[in-house]
Formats: sequence, structure tokens, C-alpha cells
Amino acid sequence: MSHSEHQSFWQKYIFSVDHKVIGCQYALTGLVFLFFGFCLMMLMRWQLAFPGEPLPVIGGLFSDTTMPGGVMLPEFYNSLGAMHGTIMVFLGVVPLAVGGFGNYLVPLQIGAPDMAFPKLNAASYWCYFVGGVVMFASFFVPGGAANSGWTSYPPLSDIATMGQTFWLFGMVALITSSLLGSVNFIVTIVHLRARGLSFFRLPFFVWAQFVTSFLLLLAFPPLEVAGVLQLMDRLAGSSFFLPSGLVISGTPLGVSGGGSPLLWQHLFWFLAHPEVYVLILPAIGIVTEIIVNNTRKPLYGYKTMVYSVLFLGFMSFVVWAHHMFMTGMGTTMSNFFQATTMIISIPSVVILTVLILTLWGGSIRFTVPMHFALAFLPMFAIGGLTGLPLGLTASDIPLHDTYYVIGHFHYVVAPGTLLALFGGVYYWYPKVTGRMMNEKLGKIHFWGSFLCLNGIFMPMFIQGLAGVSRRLYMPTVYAHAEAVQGTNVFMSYSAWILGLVQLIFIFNFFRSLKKGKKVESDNPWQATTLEWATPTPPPHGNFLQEPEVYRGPYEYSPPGRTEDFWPQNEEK
Ligand code: HEM
Ligand SMILES: [Cu+2]
Repeated sequence: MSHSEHQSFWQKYIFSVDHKVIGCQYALTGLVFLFFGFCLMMLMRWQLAFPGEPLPVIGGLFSDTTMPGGVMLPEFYNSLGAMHGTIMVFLGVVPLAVGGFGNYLVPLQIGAPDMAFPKLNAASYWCYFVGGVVMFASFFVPGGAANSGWTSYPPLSDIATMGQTFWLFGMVALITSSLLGSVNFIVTIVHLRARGLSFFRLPFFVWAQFVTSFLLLLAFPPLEVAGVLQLMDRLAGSSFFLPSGLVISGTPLGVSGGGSPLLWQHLFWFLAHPEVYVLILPAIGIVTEIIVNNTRKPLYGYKTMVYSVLFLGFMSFVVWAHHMFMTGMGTTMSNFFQATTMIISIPSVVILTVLILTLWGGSIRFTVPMHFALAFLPMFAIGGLTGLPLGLTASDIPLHDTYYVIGHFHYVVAPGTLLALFGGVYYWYPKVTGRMMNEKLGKIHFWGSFLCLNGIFMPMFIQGLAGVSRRLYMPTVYAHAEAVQGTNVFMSYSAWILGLVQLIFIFNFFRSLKKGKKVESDNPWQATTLEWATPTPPPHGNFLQEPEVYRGPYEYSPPGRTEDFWPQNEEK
């Protein structure tokens, strides 16, 4: 495109309004934050494996207010936990899955030249960036970063150190970013589809992003408001979330009181439950694209998937209080949320079943992305199935706030979503860069990650069933926890090895930019969807001429054709 040629470096790569550049910015920033959040966790794992012992070498780099003599202070452990969760979810996975993959792929897959509102798109990225900087800066304020968990429960969060204020400001920026982005996705998908691309011809990835956008749009505003109210409690002396008569270390707290800590929990989980689907749906979308492409057969039940994901999106707004069974909210509430939670598990199982049935009878290509996509299925299954006992009040009583919960949600987001996102990086890398990532290194990265992730999270179920609480600074403080302390050592080694394995990915990612095998065509995987009909890499404006769509997204091995795929945009 002529006008992109005389753009300066800054216009082209930094303050760009091209959805592909913004997508790459999101993805790279997200990957950096994922690695940073991961490092916080690797530090925690030292304390969990060798409680109270000084951390050799690296420990000496920390200040006296965090790790004097290399020994981790409890306050710092709390900060690490809270910030690990926050960073992984809000600064890592969502930006990578929605901001990165969504931005890059949705306009391409629907045959559009860009997002509907390109400047809004850039504004969304920069809000995210600001949120990230604020969160990062909070590590350096007096008292350190936020230390009231990623859930920021009052009253603790209302009276916590200054880092909590930064956390709230950061969250407000991040939520604003998500809102701007989600409006943009919805308008883009509704208005900018290519001629012939009806809703039921959309690639499933686009459906997943569409539903995700509605979740972001409808779930985030209550938390944004709640965040502002909590800020006022902290800065303006209000008591939205502070009850009367609060006494801290023997001193009555000088506030009016009359507020409700429970209200925060409702507002928080009203967002945060849909948020977990924001984490998983784009991953399911990516896995679907990869699986269909690598089995060379149509999706087993496209419409079933679409209706399931719509139902799932809707239901995700009426299950939030399953996080609150232990708050004493009463049996009427508990029963309602128990029932809705059982119902929402049905579409998840349907989606998984469709993906598994799609494999049946396919001539599977075991490419690197396919390894990741295949591994996603059992990981997501374990994550989902272990959620059921948590959704039933009777079994949630002993399991709540134990490591079992941590194991459950990590199976969904870490071995689940993260593997899917990595698979997506390997799958679309040739479209973005024109080169393939190295296959051998990709497979080593896969097997290393897959084994280590299970090494970290599987023992969490054992710990949880043994009654070990989460958020425990000193894992050996209770006798029952001491009995399973050995698992902590194993888990920590798995985590550190996992860290090393990621270096292979980082090396492969950057080396392939220069040295990777050049793609021989614009469609190296012989796929059917529109993003492969663009030049490689796609220029500003995407398509050389406006594409037109003649069929559904997954016409693989159609009878009577010599090739085993039939692109959406090919008339004959
Ligand atoms: C892949 C390697 C990962 C490991 C080894 C890991 C490990 C841990 C550990 C040890 C905790 C602290 C448990 C405690 O409260 O004492 C934790 C909490 C948490 N993690 Fe991860 N994590 C990983 C990845 C992720 C990812 C990808 C996400 C999000 C998408 C995530 C989200 C969270 C959240 C939300 C918490 C709760 C924090 C809190 O309650 O304060 N983690 N993780
Ligand atoms: Cu939930």
C-alpha cells in the first residue's frame, strides 16, 4: 500500500492503527508479561519447596524489605501470589488470546481490511500498556505490590499498603482497555464480514471471539465500578466494603462502617467467572482451527459447537456465586448456583466431545501445532471435571481454599489455555512472518512443557485432598501439610525445568524470524479459511482484492475434488 511506505518507524510499528501491528504488539507484550508472571511464581516455588531457606545467588539481588539475606518475607510472598495471578490473567493470557490472536486474526478471517475502529483499537492497546506499567511500578512503592490476592477481597484490601491502590488504578486502565476492544470486535464481526460470509460460515475462532467480546463487555463494568468504590474506600474514607466495628491489632478502625465485604465478592465474581471463559474460549477457538486443519475433515458438529458456545456465554453470567458457597450466603442462593453450575458444564462437555469426535477417522498430521491442540483436550477435560466437585456445595466445603482449587483452575488455564496459545503461535507464525518455526525445537518445547505442567499441577490435587490450604506462606506450618511436603519439592523442580524449556521457545521464536524455513505458498498448511488467502505477510489493508465467500469454513476432503481442501473464497 503506497501510504504505508512513507510512514516513519514510529507510525508504522509503535503508534500504528493497523490491526496486525496492534495484534503483534498485544501478543508480544502479553508474552513478556506471561514470562514475568511466571518468574514471580518460580520465586514462590522456592519458598514452598524449601521454606525459610535463603535462595542462593538470585536471593542476594533482592532488597531487605523483600528477601533479607535471601530469605523470603511473608509479605513478599503475598505480593508475589497476588501479582502472579493478576499478571497471568489480566496482563498475560487475555491480552495474548484476545488482543493478540483476536486482533490479528478476526479481520483476516472475516475478509475485512481492518477492525471497524482502528484508532479505538490502538487506544485499547495503549490503555493496556498503561495498566501494565502501573502494575509493574507497584513493586517499587513503599510496602511493595498488592498483597491481598488477585481477588482483592476487603476488608484486607481496603487497609492494605499503597501497592493495592496501584493495583486498583491498574485494573481500571485494564478494564477500560478490554471494554474498548470488545466493542470494536463486536462491531467488526457484525458489520465487516466479506460478501457471502454469513454467521454460520464464520470460522469457529471468530465465534469464540464474538462470545468472548460480549462477556468482556457485560461483565467488566460492574468490576470497574467496584474498583472505583474500593479506591474511594482507600483514598476518600468511604466504607462501601467496610463493616462497622472493625478492629485491627486491637485498634478500632476509624471509619463509618456499615459497608459490606460480601458485596465486593459478588461484584468481583460477577466479572471473574465470565472472565475464566474469556481465558478459555479463544483457546478453544484456536484448538478448533488447528484440529480441523490437521485432521483434514470437517468439524464433526459445527452448529452444535456454535449453539454450545452461545449457551455457555449466557450461562456464565449466572454461576458466579459458586465461588462463595462458604460465605454463609444461605441455602437458597447456594442451591441456585449449584444447579446453574451443573448446567454450564453441559456445553463444555459438548464442545470437548465434538472436538474428540472430529479426530475420529481423520488422517491426522502430527505437526507441532497439532501436538499442542491434542494435548489441550485431556488437560481441559481434567480442569473441567475437577470443577464439578467444587460446584457441589457438599464437596466444596472441604475443598474450598485448598490446593485442589489451585490445581483445578490451573489445569484449565495453564496446561489448557497456555498450550492452546502456544499451538496458535506455531500455527499462525508462518502467516505473520513468512517463515516456519523449527519443528524439532517445537516438539522438544511441547514435550517439556506438557510433562512439566503436569508435574506442577497434578500433585496439587493430592495436596488439596490432604487439606493443604492455598495462600500458605509456610507450607510446613501444619502437621497435615508436612505429610505431603515432598510433593512441593517435586512441583518446584518441575516449575523450574518448565522455565528452562520456555527458553527453547524464545530461542526458536527469534531465530526463526531470520533463519526459519521460508514458506513456499501463502497457505502452507493447506487451510480453508480466509486468513490464508492474503499475501504473506498480509500488507496494510490485508486482501489484494475484496474476497468473496462461497462455502462454510471447514470443507476438508470434499468428495469429487482432487485436493483435500476447498478454501472458502474459491468459487470452483
Ligand atoms: C504455568 C505455570 C504456573 C505455575 C507453576 C503456577 C503456580 C501457582 C502458585 C504456586 C500459586 C499460589 C498458590 C497460593 O496461593 O499459595 C498460583 C496462584 C495463581 N495462579 Fe498460577 N501458576 C502458573 C500459571 C498460571 C497461569 C497461566 C495463570 C492464569 C491464566 C495463573 C493464575 C493464577 C491465579 C489466578 C492464582 C491465584 C492467586 C491468588 O489467589 O493469590 N497461573 N499459581
Ligand atoms: Cu466460576
